[in-house]
Order: sequence, then structure tokens, then C-alpha cells
Amino acid sequence: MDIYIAFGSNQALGRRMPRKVLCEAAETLETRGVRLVARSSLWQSPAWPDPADPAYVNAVAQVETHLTPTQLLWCLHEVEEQFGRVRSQRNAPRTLDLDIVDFGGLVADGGEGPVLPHPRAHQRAFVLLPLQEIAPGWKHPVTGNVISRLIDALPPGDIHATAQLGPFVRGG
Ligand code: PH2
Ligand code: MG
Ligand code: MG
Repeated sequence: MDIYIAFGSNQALGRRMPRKVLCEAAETLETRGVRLVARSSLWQSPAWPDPADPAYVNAVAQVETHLTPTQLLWCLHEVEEQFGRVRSQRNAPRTLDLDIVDFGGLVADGGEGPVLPHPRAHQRAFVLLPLQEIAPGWKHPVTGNVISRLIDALPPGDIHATAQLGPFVRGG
């Protein structure tokens, strides 16, 4: 099954800068039954919606897991907490954000579990550009739009402001 998780950080955790936080979070997921089978590059982009907030580092990974969508959501929340995530205001700077973008094409409206697919991912250059690196044939589970068309529909300024930083690995 094709499961994709988006990683984001725009706040250091002590002396660990966002790109290090993302790499360590990836390792932590591996120890919790969430195996990363493909990783995008690390990307940098201005914070949305307020570019005055610190810039984000983002990435997307394809994972394999025996967890259900709801169990995976809880697992991601626990890892976010482990990396100092404090839930304050919507879109406030965060040490770690882990979002399920797509869980094998499932469509779910939330409730106990995640909203699937992620309701805003298809509008975000910082999700689509990394996702395209590892899943160039990805289609939106609800609309069927292919990722290349979704990217074409983004504001050109968003694409130009989203830059590849380097590999999504420790020391990269
Ligand atoms: N995540 C948000 C809000 N804004 N902006 C960028 N560039 N990258 C993000 O991951 C991001 C954001 C809420 O999760
Ligand atoms: Mg998010
Ligand atoms: Mg989130």
C-alpha cells in the first residue's frame, strides 16, 4: 500500500535545527513500526500563511506499516510530542509536524482518525514538490488529478520559493 507522510519543522529543538529534527524523527519512526521505504529531498520554503514566521524545512516519505490510519495518526502525534511539539495556535511555528498525506488512497472525514487524504496537501508546493520526487505518478485520491497537474496549478511564486536543500539523511 502507498502511504505518504509529510514532515515539517520551522523551530529549533534546543540546539537541533529543523533539518536535524526531521532526520531524527525519521529514525524514531523506524523504531516504532513505520518503515521509510522512500524519502524525498529536504526542501525549504517560506512559512505559509505568514512569511514573517521562520522558514520551514519539509520532506515527504513513503512508509510501510502494519498500523491502521488511526494508530498511525496517534504514533505521529506521539513522535511530535517527543520532539517538543506544543499545540498552540493554528499554523504557529513548530519543532515537528508529521501529517499523513495519503493512506493507500483511503478517503476518510476524520472523527477519531485522520482526515484522508490530507485536506490541503494538494495546494501546497512544500508537499507536492517533495512528493513528486518519490511518487511522480501520484494521483489525488478524490479528484484523480495527477501530481504534475496539481503542481502546474500552484501559484508560480510558491514553486519558485520552494528550494531543494539536500538529502533527507543524517549529516546530509
Ligand atoms: N505547515 C503548516 C503551516 N505552514 N508552511 C510551510 N512552508 N511548510 C509547512 O510544513 C507548513 C507551513 C502547518 O502544518
Ligand atoms: Mg501540517
Ligand atoms: Mg500536522
